[in-house]
Amino acid sequence: MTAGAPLDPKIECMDPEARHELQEQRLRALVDRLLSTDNLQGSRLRESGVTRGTDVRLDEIHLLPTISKQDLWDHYPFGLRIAAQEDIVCVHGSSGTGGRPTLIPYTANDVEIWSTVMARALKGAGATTGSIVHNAYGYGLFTGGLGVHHGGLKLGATVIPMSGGMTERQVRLIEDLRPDVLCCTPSYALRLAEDLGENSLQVGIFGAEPWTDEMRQEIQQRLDIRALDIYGLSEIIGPGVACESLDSEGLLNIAEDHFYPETEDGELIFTTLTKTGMPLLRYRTGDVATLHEPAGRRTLKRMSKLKGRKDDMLVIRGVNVFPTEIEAVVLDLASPHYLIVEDRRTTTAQLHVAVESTEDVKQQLTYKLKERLGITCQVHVLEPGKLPRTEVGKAQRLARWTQGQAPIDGLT
Ligand code: DLL
Repeated sequence: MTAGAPLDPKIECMDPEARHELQEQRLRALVDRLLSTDNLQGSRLRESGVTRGTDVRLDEIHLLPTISKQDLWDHYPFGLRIAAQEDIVCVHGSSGTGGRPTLIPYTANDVEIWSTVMARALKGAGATTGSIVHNAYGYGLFTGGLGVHHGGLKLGATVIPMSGGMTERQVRLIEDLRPDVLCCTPSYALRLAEDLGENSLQVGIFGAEPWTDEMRQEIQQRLDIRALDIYGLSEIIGPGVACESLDSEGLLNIAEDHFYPETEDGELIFTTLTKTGMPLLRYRTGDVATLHEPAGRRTLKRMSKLKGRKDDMLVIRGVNVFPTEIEAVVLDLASPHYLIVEDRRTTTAQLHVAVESTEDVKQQLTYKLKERLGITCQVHVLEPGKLPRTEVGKAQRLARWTQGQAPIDGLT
């Protein structure tokens, strides 16, 4: 069996028509589960004229009501839970934007789904029962650490539950235990690369924050590994909603037997077909990506790397800019540590891009950014090591400057 083969060929390589039928059955069962409650999703379904699962067809899922993060906040903490409290075995979530947390209750069934899709992701990346998985995603409410952990156990690999931070100790254990798989955010992979010499790692499974193909090249080169992208969000399950495999050609295989994908105006929408704790029908993720037909052994739909989030899109003097487009240009010319500052101190917004490099790249970077984005950015070149590194959690590569002092030294 070649590396990166499916863990469960019966499911991952299923005849698409049979999968469509399975998804439809699951959708109908979900609709019945939601209708049996009087919470928001049940009421919205009734208002849209749905009285039982057999009323709905998968091909017409776009006619069903959607649900958003605002709805989750409005029903905080557990107003959208449909399982009984006795059946909830854990809670995860994210601190989210503006400090407002989103909490998700999981049943044992949900944890089993999560372990399964994560085990598939690890196997697709080439991990085996003989693998040692260095897991530097944070353990806690955040789904990264425990998601990889559940998947690693399910696969039968050895998981080293490092969590984030304490880089010196991480480097030491990578040297001593010789793991072949690294799981962490892409920005932390770069941080590790600063201190790690030659190493045993073969593959990295990186996600939880936006990163470009240019960043992928950089990480692959610095760590001498294959770098794969993994996507997910707590509302849907955590990591494992979609993941690249060694042979998926830069696209992420979606675990669509559990999470049915759609896009609307570029935004990803997911339906949790099988979850029982707090299932979501047509959840608007706010994430922007494209869907692609399957190719290769797996017959699962695929998605592109994320372009960004709808709310991360900067509108600068009428031009729409995703931070990932800036990253792509920066990485061609400077080190991967950078910070974008959206300067809104006056009515004419400006973009500053701070990089670590030598002064001579300034002109070229300004030119390339103008060429790619259509707007002029203020480029600031700082000495290596001057920009903040992210040791724990998600990298903050975008700062807003509305008044007072600049978010970092050296900007005017
Ligand atoms: O970040 C789950 C996760 C953990 C995914 C570990 C991958 C690896 P949340 O904290 O709820 O869950 O944040 C979800 O992070 O809506 C995206 O905007 C962003 N995100 C997640 N994965 C990627 C990725 C986890 N591969 C939010 N590329 C999502 C870009 C990502 N953005």
